Amino acid sequence: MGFLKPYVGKYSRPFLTAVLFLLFEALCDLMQPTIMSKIIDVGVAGGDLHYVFKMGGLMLLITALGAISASTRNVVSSHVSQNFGTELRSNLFRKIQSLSFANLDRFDRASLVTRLTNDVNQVQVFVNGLMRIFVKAPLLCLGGLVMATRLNPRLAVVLAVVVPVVAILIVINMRVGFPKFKSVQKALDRVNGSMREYLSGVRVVKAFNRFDYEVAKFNVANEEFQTKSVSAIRNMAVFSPLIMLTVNLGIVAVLWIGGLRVSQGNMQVGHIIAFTNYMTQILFSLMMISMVFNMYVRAKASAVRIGEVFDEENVMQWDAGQSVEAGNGRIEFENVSFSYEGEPVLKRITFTCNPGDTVGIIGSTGSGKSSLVNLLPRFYDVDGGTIKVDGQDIRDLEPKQLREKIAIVPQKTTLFTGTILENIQWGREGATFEEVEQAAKMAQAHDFITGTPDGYNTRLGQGGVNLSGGQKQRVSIARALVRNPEILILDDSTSAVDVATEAKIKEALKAYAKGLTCLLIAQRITSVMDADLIVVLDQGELVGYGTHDELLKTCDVYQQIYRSQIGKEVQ
Ligand code: DUT
Ligand code: MG
Repeated sequence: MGFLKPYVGKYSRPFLTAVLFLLFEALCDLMQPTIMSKIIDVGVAGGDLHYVFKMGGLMLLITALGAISASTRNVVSSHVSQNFGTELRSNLFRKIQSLSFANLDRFDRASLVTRLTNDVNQVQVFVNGLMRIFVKAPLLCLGGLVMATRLNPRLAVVLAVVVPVVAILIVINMRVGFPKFKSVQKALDRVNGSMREYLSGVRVVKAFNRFDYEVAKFNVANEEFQTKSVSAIRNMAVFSPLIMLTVNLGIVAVLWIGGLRVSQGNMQVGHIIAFTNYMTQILFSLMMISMVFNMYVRAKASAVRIGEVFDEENVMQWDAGQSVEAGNGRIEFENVSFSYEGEPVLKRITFTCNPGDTVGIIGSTGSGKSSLVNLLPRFYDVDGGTIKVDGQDIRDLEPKQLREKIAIVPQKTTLFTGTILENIQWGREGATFEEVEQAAKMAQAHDFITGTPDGYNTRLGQGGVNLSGGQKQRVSIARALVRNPEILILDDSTSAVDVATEAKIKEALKAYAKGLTCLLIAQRITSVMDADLIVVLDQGELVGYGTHDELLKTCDVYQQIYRSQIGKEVQ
């Protein structure tokens, strides 16, 4: 939990201020019952109205002071806990953003959301709770004991019985309750996870009419959450009344013993009232302590989960990078091997891509095409071998600068909520409208964009839901082109675009792409046929490397693909 340290330093001053006010608040609370007993025993019993008014005024004054310090403390503690929570959330978000894919793969995405929201919230609630009871509750408890005993040592016998019983009850409650609250939190995680997965796949669910299945799946998680919560709350439902009962029995005992003594003439009524007041104060403080302990357990579980993210060491070196030298986009793969976790996905891949060349990459699905190009912007680092860009090993480079050079159109198009213009501009900050328009024209997106009523200002829903698959791909290509990269990676980016439009895009790219190195992944052989160089992958291995004509002669896998798609026998 080392991640909390900086906040301790930062917030210790306002925290101590809050504690100071708490102290004052507790002292005010402690004085009240004694003053009241005096009013009754001296003022009322002796018929001294003047004394009653005097002490009543004092009581009012102390109450007012207590109230003022309570609200000041509230302001301070809300300020501290809210600021702390916001800062922690933002730091956690930044940390998550800084992590590489390999790191992120270790966390369930849904749990990252829960960590960022619910878990931070739990810690924040605990910090706030701490500022409400820290010092105050122990002081009220001990002070109440001392004051009550001083007031009347004989009645204190009742306390000697009640307080230990209540304390034991609270301890048992915590022992039983804590593991239960922990499992409640885990169950909540599963509810969140199930919901998130459902929402991200909602279209598929609808398409396959799998509502019942999904509802059933959600219900399992939901009901588990219910069972766990009910069991945890049932615990509280038993213990809280039990504690109340013990204290009330204690009060009955005080009234009974006190009543006997008063009638015998050796105790005053005010003492009894003050004494019961102290008893409720003691009980109240014990309850507060147990409540905050409860918060503590949840907060601790949450803090551990937050800590896990903060402790995640980035597997990629980010800072020690050399600066990237200007080049012209030469790419060399030397003996590159790579695996996600376990099975190798790429095995000893070697090829070179000259500046300005277009390299086509083809191979059956799952052969490692996407994995290969994802190594280039360092989404992942290689396991063996080296990848060089303009002669520099990319592992020595600052990823940010490296990524400046590269524009990627990922296989899964991702667009953001906002206008089309914003989405394309997203590729490069400060791109002018003309540049955006030019990029859109090259990506063959300009025509359909201007065909919509709002043109470039058409708003896209989340993930670009109101565009067709091919339209999304073209906007996504435009976004990459506006970046003006040295290296352009198109990962199956024209799969949803018709052949004629694809040809136009390639035409435009060729004109624009003088000097632009382009990696082009495709399923269709016609998409890569005219590339300067074609790389054929099969189960993570490079099985062919050359131009279309060369490969047709030499590469079995390429021949097979050609035959299956073009349907002609190769001579
Ligand atoms: N793989 C993972 N984790 C990932 C991505 C892929 O384990 O995050 C595996 C799945 C597959 C292999 O790596 O066995 C290669 O996947 P890749 O996506 O590189 O294949 P592809 O050639 O791009 O397939 P497709 O044509 O379907 O896009
Ligand atoms: Mg792929």
